[in-house]
Amino acid sequence: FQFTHAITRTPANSVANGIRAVDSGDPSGEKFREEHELYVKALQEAGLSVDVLPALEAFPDSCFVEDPAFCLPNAAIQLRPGTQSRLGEGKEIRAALERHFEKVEVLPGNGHVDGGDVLMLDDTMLIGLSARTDSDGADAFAKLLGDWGYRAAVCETPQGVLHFKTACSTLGDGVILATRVMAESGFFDGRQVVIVPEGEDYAANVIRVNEVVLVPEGYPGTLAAIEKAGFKTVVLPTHEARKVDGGLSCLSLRF
Ligand code: CIR
Repeated sequence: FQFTHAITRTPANSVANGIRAVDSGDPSGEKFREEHELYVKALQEAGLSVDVLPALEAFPDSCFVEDPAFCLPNAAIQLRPGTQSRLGEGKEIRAALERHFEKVEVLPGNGHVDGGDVLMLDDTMLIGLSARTDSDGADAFAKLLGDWGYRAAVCETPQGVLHFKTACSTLGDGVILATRVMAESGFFDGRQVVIVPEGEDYAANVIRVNEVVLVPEGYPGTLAAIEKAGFKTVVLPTHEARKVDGGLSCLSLRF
C-alpha cells in the first residue's frame, strides 16, 4: 500500500450516460469533475504523483480507470473490460501505462477481466468472476500473475454485486473491509475483517494509500469502524460516481 504514482482520468460530460444497475438520476459531468479534483488532491496529499488523463467523451465510463488495466510494482496489464461500451478503454489507457512501465502486457486470450474484480491481498490476488469478468479472462489473468511469481485465486463474486471490489477492500496491515455478505462468503477466513454496518454497503469500497484510508462521505458507521481498527482516514464526496455505480477504488490506478 506504499504507492508513489496514480493514473486518473477526468470525467467526461458523457458520464451522464454511464452504466448503472439502478437509475437514481444522471450524474453531472461538472459536479463529478469537482469531486474528481478533490480526489486527485487527496492522492497528492497522500504523497502520490498523479497523472490526470483527458476526458474521453466517446467512453462514458472511462473515468473509472481501474477497470481497463491492472498495475503491479514492475509491470502493467492492459485488460479487456467485459461490457461492450467499455471494451475500447484498454487501448485508450495503454500509452499512459507505457509512460510508467517498461513491461505492459495485454491480457492473453479472448476472455474479459475488469480491474474492479481483482483484489490484492498481502499474499494473494483474488479474481472475482462477475457479470464483467468471465472464466476465460480470469484464468488467463491468474496464469499470467502466476508466471510472474504472484499467488492468484479465482472466486465467485456474490450475486448482485457489480465488481468483487464493490463489496470489499484491503485496509492494509492484514485487515479487510467488507460487506456482511462478502465477509460471510468464506474468501477471507482466517483474516481480520471489519464489517460495514447495515445500510452502508457502498462504503465497503475504500482505498488505502500510504498512511491514510480514503473513505466516501456519508457513511459514519463505516468511518468509525475503520478508525476504531486503527487507521487514519480522509473523507471524500463520491455522490456523482455513486450514481453510476462507481466508488473510490475505480477512479485510479495506484502503483
Ligand atoms: C460501470 O458499470 O462499468 C461503471 N458505471 C462503474 C465502474 C465502477 N468500477 C469499479 O467498480 N471498478
